Amino acid sequence: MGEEFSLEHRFQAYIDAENKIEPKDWMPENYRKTIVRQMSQHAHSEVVGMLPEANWITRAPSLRSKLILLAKVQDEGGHGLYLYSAAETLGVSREQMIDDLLQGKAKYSSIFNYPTLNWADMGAIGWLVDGAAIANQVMLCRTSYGPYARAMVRICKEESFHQRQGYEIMMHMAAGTPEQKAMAQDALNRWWWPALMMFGPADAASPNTAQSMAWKIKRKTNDELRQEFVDKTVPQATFIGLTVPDSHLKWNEVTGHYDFGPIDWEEFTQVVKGNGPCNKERLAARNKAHQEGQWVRDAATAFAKKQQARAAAPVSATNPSAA
Ligand code: BYC
Repeated sequence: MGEEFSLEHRFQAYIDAENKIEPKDWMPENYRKTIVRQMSQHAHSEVVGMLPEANWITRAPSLRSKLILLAKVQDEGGHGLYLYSAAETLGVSREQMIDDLLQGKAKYSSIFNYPTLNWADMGAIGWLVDGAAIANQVMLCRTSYGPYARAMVRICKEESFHQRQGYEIMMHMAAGTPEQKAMAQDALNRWWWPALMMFGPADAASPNTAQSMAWKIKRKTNDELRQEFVDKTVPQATFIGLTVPDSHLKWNEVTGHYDFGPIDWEEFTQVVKGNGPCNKERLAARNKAHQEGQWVRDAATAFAKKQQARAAAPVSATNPSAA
């Protein structure tokens, strides 16, 4: 008990001195669990997050926009893979994480349970959802777990491209015909509040924030990041002539931030519990893709086994390929 106590103290001091924790370092069991929980939820969000946009790849309005959207969706799949790999460094298997997702046991970001109704939603997702993700993920480049921090550096570079892709769509539509501008405004109206919910519950209601801040897993709290996002995004909306759907939104000279209206936390709770508009559809799509990919996994496993057997076989005149 005494040794555990001093190990915990040394661990905290090591983190306070801005060192990174690496996979083989000693760590409190709850630190390991928190990192695995957050990284696996993050990986699932990237993978499920491909679905709302994939819905529009075949209906993109031009070859250029189709290419860009394809590349973006592919990037999100890649982010999921880096993050599953980073989580695996802590002894959890990818199969287990994916199984938990497919069975509906694991969480992923609430935002991906909303439908994408038209092309303007591709703009709103890139601008607002990737914009919110960047605000959150830039701080994760300095998270205390080394493999997570390193994975985030590349992810953030790609997310910046995604945010610009979305804003460009919104900029074009807002400057287009009255119908196009109305579509852009409608998309902003529908995605604004769910984007604010992405940052998680208010600090006072967040069970994990205090410990995650102490362990420098999180560098900023949910409310700090939400405020940063609002402050950055409101002028971007104004610049392209769109209106943020919040009658309480007001610049506060004293705080130097925008004040904004109350978030509907009941809606957030329902979406996280599985009762959002698309939760069932998203899980069904991931399960279908997993089943349809079974033959690829089987083929890869069979190939790996064959390679292993070949490497283990003794070299002989009748089996020269084992060399
Ligand atoms: N949705 O104590 P809290 C992307 C859960 S994808 C669902 O504040 P924490 C993209 C939370 O998990 C990138 N659940 O927790 C992809 C916790 O539940 P458990 C997405 C949420 O972990 C495709 C409980 O509520 N980004 O960029 O300290 C296309 C209490 O919350 C949500 C990440 O995943 C939510 N929104 O802080 C486009 C970032 N919020 O596990 C774009 C990585 C909270 O205790 N994650 N919950 O049962 C994080 O930074 C943190 O986990 C959070 C929450 C800030 C999200």
